[in-house]
Amino acid sequence: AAPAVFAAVDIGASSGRVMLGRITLQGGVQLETVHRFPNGVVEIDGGLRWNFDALFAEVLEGLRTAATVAAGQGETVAGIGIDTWAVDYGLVDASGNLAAQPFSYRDGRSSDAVEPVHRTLDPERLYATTGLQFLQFNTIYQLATEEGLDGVQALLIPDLIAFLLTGARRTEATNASTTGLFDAVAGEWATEFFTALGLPDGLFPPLIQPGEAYGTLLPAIAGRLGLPSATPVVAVGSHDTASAVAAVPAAADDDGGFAYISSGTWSLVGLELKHPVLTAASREANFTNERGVDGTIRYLRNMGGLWLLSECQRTWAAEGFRPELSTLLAAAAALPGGGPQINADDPSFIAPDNMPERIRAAVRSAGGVLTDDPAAITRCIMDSLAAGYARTLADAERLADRSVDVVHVVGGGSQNALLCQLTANATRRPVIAGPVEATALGNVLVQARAAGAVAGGLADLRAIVAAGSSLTRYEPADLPVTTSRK
Ligand code: LFR
Repeated sequence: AAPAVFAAVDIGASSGRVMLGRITLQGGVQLETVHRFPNGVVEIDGGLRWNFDALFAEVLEGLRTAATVAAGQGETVAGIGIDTWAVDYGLVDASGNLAAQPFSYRDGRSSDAVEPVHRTLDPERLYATTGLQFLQFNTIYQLATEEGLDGVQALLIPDLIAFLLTGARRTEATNASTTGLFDAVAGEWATEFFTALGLPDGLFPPLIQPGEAYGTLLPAIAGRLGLPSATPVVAVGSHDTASAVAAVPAAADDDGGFAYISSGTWSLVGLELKHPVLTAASREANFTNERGVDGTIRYLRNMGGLWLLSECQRTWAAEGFRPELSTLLAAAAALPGGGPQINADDPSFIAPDNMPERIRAAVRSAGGVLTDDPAAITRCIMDSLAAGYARTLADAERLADRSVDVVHVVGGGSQNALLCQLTANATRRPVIAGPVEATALGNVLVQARAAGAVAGGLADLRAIVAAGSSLTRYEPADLPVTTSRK
């Protein structure tokens, strides 16, 4: 038989990609990017939305390229897996039409819905069942703004893509756990919340677990892609963070003793647990119990992330200042530590536009001073993120009664040496940085396991990632960070 390769569709808030993943003879995963495309929120019909039609066209384009590349190397595309950011959904009618382009969680509409939802279901009750961190954009609040949900179904973004590829309507469990309507202990929909909020019972399609197949390609789609219609679309950890955590290259003997930071647009900082922590202290610290691959619990906080910097870069670029990221970070690293910090989690940073001024205003209102020098603003963001990571890690250890001896940083931020070193310093723990493509690796490995190309539990999948990645270790230091640290 032709060697198997797996196609991973991975779409983040700022870009998407289609990759081919091969299990190598050396026992690692080799990733090949076959298509890349930009993403971002757009103003459509008076709201901040995702241009889903354009994204889906890019997905098809990427899968068509994947099919061509695989065929050219005598390989079979043995599966397609999809992951994206969480919480957002498209509404689909009975005949399968998408009513409108899906809203982005960055749209402000859901913040007005928080109070009415909490009048019906108070935060204590919500947390005791869902264990979900309060974020104003959780699906439950977004849905509370919708009118006329009868006769439509809500499909989370990866599920919506899978539906258009296969015709099957399902809700993947790791992503379902971010809706605020999912029971963290039972691993099922919290049906009593649907009733309490007047949401239709069947608003979301039935759950599907990572490793199960949604179905095979619709014939018309298969034809357009140049793939056999028997090609399965396999559920992975369709919440990108679930896929990323599955591919954290923790050592098997570090069972539970590691923390992770999935660092990209957001920073997801926490631990992997077997059971949710639903205590009042955990709710007050705003920790989430999201579902991971293989029924694990991703006990973490969603914190501000590199969105702060990418938004600054967008503003500076519009003003004609477009340094390379590495240049900007080097200039930030050359500045002394101990400068002003912000609370990177402040909801006032969720919306786009004019980020440098918003950051300076936050420093000012805390009584500090931050100049408009991009290097100083960049340094402020990095110092603030690292300090926030350290606080969150200490909270996680306390709340889950665990102790951590190493911090893994995966995703885009793992390539940011300044952030990694500051994180090691602030957490007083070694940081192991990489792989940058953890999300795509987690996506490929869950598919590969479902196809029998690899075997074992999460520890085994992680060993495969570790074997195939070059990782950078940062030791905690009291010394100021300089660019010559290598
Ligand atoms: C990261 C992420 C986070 C989620 C945020 C919004 O890409 O999926 O886990 O909190 O995006 O969906």
